Amino acid sequence: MIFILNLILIFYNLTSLKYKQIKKIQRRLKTIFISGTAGSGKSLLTSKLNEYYTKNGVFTAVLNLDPGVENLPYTCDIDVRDYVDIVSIMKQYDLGPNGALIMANDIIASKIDDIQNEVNRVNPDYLIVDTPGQIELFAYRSSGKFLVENITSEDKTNIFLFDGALITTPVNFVSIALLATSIRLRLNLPTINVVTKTDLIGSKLKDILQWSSNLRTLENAIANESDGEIYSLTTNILRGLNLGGFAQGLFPISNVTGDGLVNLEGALSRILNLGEEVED
Ligand SMILES: Nc1nc2c(ncn2[C@@H]2O[C@H](COP(=O)(O)OP(=O)(O)OP(=O)(O)O)[C@@H](O)[C@H]2O)c(=O)[nH]1
Ligand SMILES: [Mg+2]
Repeated sequence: MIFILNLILIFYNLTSLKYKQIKKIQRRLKTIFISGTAGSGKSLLTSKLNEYYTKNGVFTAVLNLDPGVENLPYTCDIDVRDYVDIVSIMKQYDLGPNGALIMANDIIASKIDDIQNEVNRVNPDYLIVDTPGQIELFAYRSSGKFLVENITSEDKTNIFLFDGALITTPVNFVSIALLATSIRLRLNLPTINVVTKTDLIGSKLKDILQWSSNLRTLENAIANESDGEIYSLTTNILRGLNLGGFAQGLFPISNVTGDGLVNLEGALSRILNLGEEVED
């Protein structure tokens, strides 16, 4: 009897060891967070990247972190709306929409183990994370950073979206670049800066790309647009940002026409070492 029990024990230990080894080999998860200002194209880019990787035979899953969104242009594999309901939170705690979103995000952070279990069950190679419209909720409150830090993944990167329709003046460009830098500081992730909606801005794109790659051109453009306090504030911020290297590579894309997506995917491959898995 003891012999049989020992055999069972040895068998159990061996299979659990094998299981752990398989898990270790399988879990080479790479996580791509998509962040940016409200309406900048995060959800649409999430769906485009998901389509691209799936088409190229890469097992990709999407995690929606936005508890307030109604319609999404993709099917989520993991969805925080399964854990929280904004309307019920508003009613139950007598909160407005923003208060309810803050509370929802705190509840979501407390569900990290459940979210992680869902990711483990799906066990994708890449996880694309669509973040909430309210970037301050995601990046500046502790719940967003907690989620970024606690999703277990071999590699993580962040794509920050500059809304092409917002950065058509040099002062706006510097303001959003300041936000992008602040988010990078806060999330502490390798970041790829992207300008979206290039299909809507025509020849302005050429100016934006010049501003992002040549400090003197941007300073001249700011001087043409503003003077006095705004000029000195903007140029002072700009010099600090430039030292931080925000302008090194701003990828122009259109989620609608697909222009530029190949270059973005190439940049992701380089950062996440995806090259050997995704070949065009
Ligand atoms: N023309 C054009 N429209 C775009 C592009 N990207 C997104 N849009 C549109 O912009 C709107 C907002 O896009 P979303 O993908 O929902 O943006 P989001 O950042 O997820 O929005 P929130 O989650 O609400 O902050 C939608 O109507 C999109 O169809 C683009 O590259 N070009
Ligand atoms: Mg969205």
